[in-house]
Amino acid sequence: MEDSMTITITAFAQSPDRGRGLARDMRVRWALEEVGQPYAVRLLTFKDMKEPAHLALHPFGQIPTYEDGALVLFESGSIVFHIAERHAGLLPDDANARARAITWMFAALSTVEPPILDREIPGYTERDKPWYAERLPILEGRIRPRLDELSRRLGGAEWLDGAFSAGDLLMVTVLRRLEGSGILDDYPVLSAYIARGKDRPAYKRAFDAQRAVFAAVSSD
Ligand code: GTB
Repeated sequence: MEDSMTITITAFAQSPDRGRGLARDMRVRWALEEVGQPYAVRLLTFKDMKEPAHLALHPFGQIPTYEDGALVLFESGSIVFHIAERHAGLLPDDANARARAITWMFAALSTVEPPILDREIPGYTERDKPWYAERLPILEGRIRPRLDELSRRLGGAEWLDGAFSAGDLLMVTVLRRLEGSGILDDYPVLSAYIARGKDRPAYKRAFDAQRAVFAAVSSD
């Protein structure tokens, strides 16, 4: 249901992740749940995403987008930042602590996520190529130093810098992309960190909501 006063996000009508919550609407849903902001979801097929109506919202024809009245945003990091700025709960009040939490948001998206994506994408596009098996350890070798460093920094702490923040929210969603790869088995500190994120009631509500979309499609 959508109306002019409702925040509306977009998500896959049929997510290729089969309801595992790995598409990037999950981070936006989680942020909205953390701050207690209700939202509506417009589900899009791959065809819809490339139609002029959606391209007017998202220049790259992707999900997620975020609409609040006249404001239209794309890029999951920017959307989470916007939500965190407009509501209490995802960024600290103290100016320096806030700047550090924002730094962790950037670290998640520009330092940790890229090597994870570099390994993941050939899994969709190059799996049948003769070089795939040889390349995989090289790509994993670019992820592991980041995980070593992140694990060392987190140490015995619950969250990256004091209270849970938008930096943790993004970092957990980024690290979750390694689930099923076996790599996280070597990182108990990070596995426990991901588990703490997934244990948050807001995470569970967001996960269930995106999972319900997949379940509805599969029962058709
Ligand atoms: N930088 C952008 C952001 O953070 O918002 C990236 C957005 C993006 O890549 N969106 C993807 C998309 O719309 C969906 S999330 N793709 C369609 C297109 O580009 O045409 C990426 C994604 C897809 C599938 C899985 N999966 O199956 O596990 C995981 C993540």
